[in-house]
Amino acid sequence: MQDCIFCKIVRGEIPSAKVYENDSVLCFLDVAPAVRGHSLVIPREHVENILEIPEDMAAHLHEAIRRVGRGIIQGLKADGFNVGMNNFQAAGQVVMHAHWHLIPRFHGDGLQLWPQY
Ligand code: IU
Repeated sequence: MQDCIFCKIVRGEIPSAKVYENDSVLCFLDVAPAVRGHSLVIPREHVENILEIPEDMAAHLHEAIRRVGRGIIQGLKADGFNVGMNNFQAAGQVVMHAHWHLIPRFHGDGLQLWPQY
């Protein structure tokens, strides 16, 4: 998609701090992280939200989320991590290219995520 900011990141037109990539998925650090290591997992192909994701793409995304999650635990020595996704504007989606937030968590970090819940 021509004007999509995440498609521009996929094409390399906008730089990103890549965490992981393969033929169908890209993971990079969020530019406005909730905490250090806050990462976004996206499909390379443009789809807007979870309702548009075909099964085969979902399998690749799931695998990437697990890999990056393992990296957060092992590499950052986090105690856990949140996986979150906003779908549609009303739910807080700002970038209309499907993406999962992976947020490292530490015992007692007191982080308040998605406080509108
Ligand atoms: P949301 O789920 O659509 O609300 O989240 C969009 C996220 O994308 C948000 O955390 C931004 O900080 C992040 N982001 C980014 O990492 N790089 C960008 O160029 C833009 C947004 I625009």
